[in-house]
Amino acid sequence: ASDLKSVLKEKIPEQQERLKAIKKTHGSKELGKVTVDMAIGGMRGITGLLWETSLLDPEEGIRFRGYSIPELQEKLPAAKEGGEPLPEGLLWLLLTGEIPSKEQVDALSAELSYRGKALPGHVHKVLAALPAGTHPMTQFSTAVLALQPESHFAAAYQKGISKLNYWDPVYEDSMNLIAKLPGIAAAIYRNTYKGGKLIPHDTSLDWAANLSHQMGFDGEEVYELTRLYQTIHTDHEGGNVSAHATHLVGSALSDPYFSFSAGLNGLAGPLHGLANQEVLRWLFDVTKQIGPTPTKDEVEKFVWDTLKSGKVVPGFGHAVLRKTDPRYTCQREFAQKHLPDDPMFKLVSLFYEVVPGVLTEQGKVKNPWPNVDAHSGVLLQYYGIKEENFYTVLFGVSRAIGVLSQGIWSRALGLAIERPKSVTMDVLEKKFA
Ligand code: NMX
Ligand code: MLT
Repeated sequence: ASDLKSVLKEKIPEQQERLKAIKKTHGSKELGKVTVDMAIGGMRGITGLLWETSLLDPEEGIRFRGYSIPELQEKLPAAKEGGEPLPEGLLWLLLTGEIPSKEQVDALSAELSYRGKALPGHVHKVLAALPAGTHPMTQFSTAVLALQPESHFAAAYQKGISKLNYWDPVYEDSMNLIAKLPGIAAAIYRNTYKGGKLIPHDTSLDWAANLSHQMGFDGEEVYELTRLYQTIHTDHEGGNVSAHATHLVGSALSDPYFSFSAGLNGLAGPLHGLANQEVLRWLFDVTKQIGPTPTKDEVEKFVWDTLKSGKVVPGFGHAVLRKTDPRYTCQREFAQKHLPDDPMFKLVSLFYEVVPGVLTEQGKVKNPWPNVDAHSGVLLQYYGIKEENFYTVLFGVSRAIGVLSQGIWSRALGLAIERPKSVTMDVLEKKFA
């Protein structure tokens, strides 16, 4: 088989058997213990989710189906020889576990282009009805929800579809949604910042280039940035807020539109995906208060002032990672290659030198190193995408590829509705008295 759905379909029975065997042989074994700290500390450190598409190592960072980011840059098909990976290739990998050929990726690009070329008219009307100044993430989540009446899964469920076939309409919904996201994001961008003049979808472009094109940014270098950006933000195992929210809502058999909209609402939080917007705002604050080329000492004082005022340093720290995020590193390498002299890149580099030392000295954070959000905005602003309130939408477009791929597998594997047990303080006091 050469099309994605057929390749995926072939894989499903063997993975169902694999999970059945794991359950039978290891079902009653312990994965770890749960302490009171964990229950009141955001469930940090509890291993309690099955997530097939990616796995995070605290020291090394993310691996997608076993592949690190540098490996993906080497192995996934690119638009041009030696270029950045095409996110369609990662979608294929996440769904099938296999690196696709260039022909397979081109076919998938064409399929997504076909599925995504027109947005239903009512989505534009819904967006237009929101008050001026509505945050792009509110618009994004609303637009995704407005597509929900198109759900094949919701319709099939109403008709009484068998459990065994859930994955099929979930696949259709997920592919349709992924295909439409560049058009939705671009419409939000053009409406909010460019007077509402929309740019049509170009069927000759790949999925990521189409996103950049419809936003109004053309050129091979900005397309390459968009391909890299859209590849690296896709997935970060299952416990992060956007993935977990999507997974949780999907576990009730809410369709992919409902579940991904929920994930986006989580991504819109400043401790999660909104941090990329906050980083840019913070960098601009530095240049406003100190000037365009602050010294190391001035930056150090600025970081301490941020901490002393009770705020977090955006773009630094992580719930699971304990080293510099490889997604930060690959963006830094992109900047070193394409914009080495950009003053904002130099500022980001200076923060990389200064912030980890300050956070370590303060002694509170478990990880003083930068995460993905510390670098992404600076690359975007260099290519003219300067409206930082929009940045989390670009993160969300990419995140769909990861969380919806897992969503298809969750239904194929028959994963259960999520419903962990909670306790009250009363229970804790009595239990350990
Ligand atoms: N600046 C200041 N304080 C911090 C930071 C930071 N960057 N990171 C952690 N802390 C504090 C944290 O608030 C907590 O304080 P308290 O005990 O007073 O509640 C203490 O250090 C211990 O926190 P950790 O266990 O190190 O981190 P946790 O797992 O709770 O939170 C983040 C992880 C990512 C929410 C946190 O590091 C943070 O707020 N970072 C800044 C926001 C950010 O960049 N988020 C983006 C994450 C990536 N993404 O895209 O989602
Ligand atoms: C993510 O990409 O989801 C973030 O790094 C947050 C996380 O993994 O907790």
